[in-house]
Amino acid sequence: MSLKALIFDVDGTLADTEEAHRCAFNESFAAHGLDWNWSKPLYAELLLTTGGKERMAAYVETLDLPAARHAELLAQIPALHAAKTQRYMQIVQAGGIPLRDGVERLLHEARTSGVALGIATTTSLQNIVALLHTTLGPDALGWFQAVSAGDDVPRKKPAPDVYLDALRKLGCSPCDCVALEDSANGLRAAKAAGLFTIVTPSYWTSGEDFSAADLLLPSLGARPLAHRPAMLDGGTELHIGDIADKLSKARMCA
Ligand code: XBP
Ligand code: MG
Repeated sequence: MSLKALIFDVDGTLADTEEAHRCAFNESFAAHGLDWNWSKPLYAELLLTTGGKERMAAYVETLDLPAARHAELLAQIPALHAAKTQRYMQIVQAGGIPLRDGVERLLHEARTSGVALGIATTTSLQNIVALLHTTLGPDALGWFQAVSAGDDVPRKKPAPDVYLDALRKLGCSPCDCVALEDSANGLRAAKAAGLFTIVTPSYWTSGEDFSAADLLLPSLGARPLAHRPAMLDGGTELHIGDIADKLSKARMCA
């Protein structure tokens, strides 16, 4: 199999985690005496900025406040984000955030066919560990030969840095690997790193532009979308063999 590794995004791809992030943000705002409340429609807009700290800074910029108050709030962001991360991990560890359809099966197929696994995410290592441990067990982090998180690299998605970091850790060339993403920012990052990219949009990203995706599916355990060229041939589930096949066909076309 010419496919050497699958590199997974986390939020929205491994699991639909953004609602838990949104709740954790709102709870940490309240705990810090801030009257901010990110509704779902507002959060969908704010998600266009990757990174929780960067997202809060982008939000503060929208507030009509004196410059001194702006500076005060920006200075509070590291503490707000640390509190949000603690709350997010509690929500995840309480269970209730399952992996998305087909993810666990594909991870097992990769592991049993010698295809390496990587993670390239904007969120933090502790959030990755909380999700993997809760959904797959305490050994699951060890299944991944490379884990690259947002604060490991200078620039967050849509910059390719976190994918380039994962490729470096895997010791693989981009043309031997496939990225799995849910957002337009993530797709841009993976493509900029030279990766064949499969996109499974999430609740928060379904309206984004995925025209650059190499394969677009509702999920990895997919029901076919109506007549799109990137459909699976007759199957409803994306298997490791399908991915290897599509990668080698794409490489032949390149
Ligand atoms: C999506 C993000 C993250 C999360 C929040 O990450 O943009 O910022 O929304 O996590 P991914 P943090 O690349 O996995 O889709 O608050 O830890 O940044
Ligand atoms: Mg994502």
